[in-house]
Amino acid sequence: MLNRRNFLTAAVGVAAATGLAACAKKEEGGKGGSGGGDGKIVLGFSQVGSESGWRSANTTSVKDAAKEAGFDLKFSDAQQKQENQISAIRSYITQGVDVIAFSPVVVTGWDAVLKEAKAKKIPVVLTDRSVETSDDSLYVTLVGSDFTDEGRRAGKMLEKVLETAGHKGPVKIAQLEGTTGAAPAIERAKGFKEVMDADHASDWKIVVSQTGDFTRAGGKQVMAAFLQSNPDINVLFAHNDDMGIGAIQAIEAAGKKPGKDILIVTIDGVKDGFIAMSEGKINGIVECNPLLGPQLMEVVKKVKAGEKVERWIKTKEGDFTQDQAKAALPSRKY
Ligand code: GZL
Repeated sequence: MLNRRNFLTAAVGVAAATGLAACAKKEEGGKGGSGGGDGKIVLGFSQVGSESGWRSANTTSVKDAAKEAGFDLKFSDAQQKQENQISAIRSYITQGVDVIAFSPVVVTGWDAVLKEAKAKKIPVVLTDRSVETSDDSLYVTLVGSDFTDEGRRAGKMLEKVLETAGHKGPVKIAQLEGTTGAAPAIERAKGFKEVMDADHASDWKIVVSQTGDFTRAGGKQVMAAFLQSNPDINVLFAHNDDMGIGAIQAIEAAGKKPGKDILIVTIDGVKDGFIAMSEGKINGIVECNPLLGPQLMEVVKKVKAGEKVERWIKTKEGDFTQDQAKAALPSRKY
């Protein structure tokens, strides 16, 4: 996870990593890359899995953009298991790809395999999620969103939603967390809590919080348990649309009205989230843009060419309230 301090130290690391990568390519005549002599950049990509609508849209964006860029893409789906991602990265190292990119399912446990890539002078680009590492030279850049800011935006969105609903009285929040140990789960919770602690310490309370692993099934199962143990919940903050959509099923099964009895704020902005919002079942969505493919391929080209790139290339995204849902739906690309 990046903050200003390690941003600056990382800048040095980037120069080292990029320089290494560039020298390596020059020294060893583009070792491993250019896909068997046809001049194509060979990109090894390890994807988290296919757990949510966001992830499916992200996969499509990466594959389409790699094709558009004329890359030879080696793609693997880790089914949300870190060991599968580590195996995939090791196989890309063995194949001698030009660049490795991946979305790390969790933040820790990557140093060993990233050191193996560095030893073979294969640059690594993070996309979507970040990692915690003691050695900033182990990856060149992160192409992805600021999840802590998304958490803050969700807190500000809840303020708007409560006002629109004319809510009076205590705000009893259930939080459906993303995958345990994943950057978006850690950072969205952190950003939301910042708003709560700063502006609502007296009237907002997270009464229950548990992971639903970013899936619809997880959101439904955990929300049903929440409603059993905390029947007076009146707000749900879900770290992604899919868990929110699963929770809606549990709320309705409990005879309550989602979007009315329980106000709902989610993050992502996938089409099904906008449909639920247009039906009045979700009250506000903080967008997290999955269409990272084109930005990623631009970065891969620069890294392969040994050009310097920023340490964190942030994605642009917006926020949407219920009244905007219907108008926004036709233009939603994912
Ligand atoms: C966020 C991404 C998260 C989405 C979920 O960038 O890592 O993972 O919010 C997805 O929908 O499963």
